[in-house]
Amino acid sequence: MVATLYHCAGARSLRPLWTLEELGLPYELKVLPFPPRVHDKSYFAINPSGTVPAYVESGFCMTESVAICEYLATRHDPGGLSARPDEPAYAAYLEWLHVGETTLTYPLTLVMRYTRFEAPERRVPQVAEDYTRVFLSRLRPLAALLDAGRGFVCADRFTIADVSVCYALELAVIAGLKDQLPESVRAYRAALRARPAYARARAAEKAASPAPPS
Ligand SMILES: N[C@@H](CCC(=O)N[C@@H](CS)C(=O)NCC(=O)O)C(=O)O
Repeated sequence: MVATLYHCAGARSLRPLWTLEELGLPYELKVLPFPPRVHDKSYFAINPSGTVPAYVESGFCMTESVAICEYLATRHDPGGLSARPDEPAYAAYLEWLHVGETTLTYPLTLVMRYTRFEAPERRVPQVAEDYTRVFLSRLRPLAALLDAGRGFVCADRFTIADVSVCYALELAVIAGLKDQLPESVRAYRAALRARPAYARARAAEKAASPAPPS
């Protein structure tokens, strides 16, 4: 039975969607309206926390975007899209995989929440300003690495650590921070977005998206 990925347009589930496309694996894509906990309560039966992604494959379900990417890449392309434990770059690979979600994406979720998702009376500009600063300062190691001439975060090749980090940059752009990204970071994002698998992931997202309410 083919695996199913539950996704919302522009959400972290883009990471496993992109990874599936990089690997050329078959999958069924279900795109839900955001947030599913409000607009599709039947989704709680798949993921009781209501968040995307959920990745369901023969009897198990995973709900952490980076863990799904790691599962897919390690199982289907060890030493390619993932780094193997015996590679010198393995430590950097693990580091950047987690930096992408924990260090870079998390502060942006606070920016999004307190500028857009909360009702106007619950919005807190101070939180958004503070966590924008946190995000931009946490980008410094990435900018330093790119300014030193590297094209990828580790292993001198494209891996899912780049998928993890690039999603944070997508969210930064959605949060309106594009102009505040360092030049080298903007160029890195553009190069990754030019990958055919990224374009296929975005096309699949569009094709499976629910029609907007009329
Ligand atoms: N650490 C999790 C976070 C999952 C998460 O919070 N997803 C967001 C979308 S980017 C979501 O589903 N939010 C809807 C909600 O909180 O109800 C991951 O990386 O997958």
